[in-house]
Amino acid sequence: MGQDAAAKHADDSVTSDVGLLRIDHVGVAVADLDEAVEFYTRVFGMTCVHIEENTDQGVREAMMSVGPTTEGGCVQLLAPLSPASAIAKFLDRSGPGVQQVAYTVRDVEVAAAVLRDRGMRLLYDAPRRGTAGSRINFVHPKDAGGVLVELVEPPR
Ligand code: MC0
Repeated sequence: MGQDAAAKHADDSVTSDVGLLRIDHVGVAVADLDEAVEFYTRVFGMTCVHIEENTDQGVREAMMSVGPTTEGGCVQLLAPLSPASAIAKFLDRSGPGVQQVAYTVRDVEVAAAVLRDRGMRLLYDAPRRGTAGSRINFVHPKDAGGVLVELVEPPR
C-alpha cells in the first residue's frame, strides 16, 4: 500500500462503516489443547499469551501470539469441552483446521446491525462473552463464502 493510501486508510472517516479494525485472530479447531499449544510453540515459535475455558462457547482455548507482541496477530487454538460443542461438531465433520476468522471491531452491536442490513445472518441477537471479557457475535458461514466470521469488541 502506498503512503497516501495508508494514510487514508488510517483515517477513521474512510474506514468501513462495519468498524473493522484488524484481524483479531484466526481460530483453529484442535482435539487436544495442550498438545496443540506445545506444537505451535515448538514448531512455529509462537507464545501462549492466554488460556481460558469458555463454558458458554463449549471450548477450552489458547491465544497464541504470532510475533513478539500480539500486534502481530494471534492464532486461537480451540478444543471442545463436550461433544455438543460447536468445535466437536466441526472436528467430526472436517477434522482439525481453520474454523473461523475473527475481526476486531470498534462496536460489535454496530457491526452486527450493519451486516444484518446487508443480509447477513448473525448467530446471536445480542453479543455474548468471548475471550478475556470481549463481546462477540458471528456471521453464519453460509452467508460469508464458507467462512465463519467472528466479530470481536475488545474489553474497554
Ligand atoms: C459449519 N459450517 C461451516 C462451519 N461450521 N463452514 C465453515 N466454517 C465453519 N466453522 C457449514 C457446515 O459444513 C454446513 O455446510 C453448514 O455450515 C451448516 O451446518 P450446520 O449443521 O448448521 O452446522 P453446525 O450445527 O455445526 O453449526 C454451525 C455454526 C456453529 C456456525 C452455526 O458452529 C456455531 O454456532 N458457531 C458459533 C460459535 C462457535 O463457533 N464457537 C466456538 C468458538 P453444508 O454445506 O454441509 O450445509 S468460541 C470463540 O471463538 C470464542 C471463545 C472467542 O473467540 O472469543
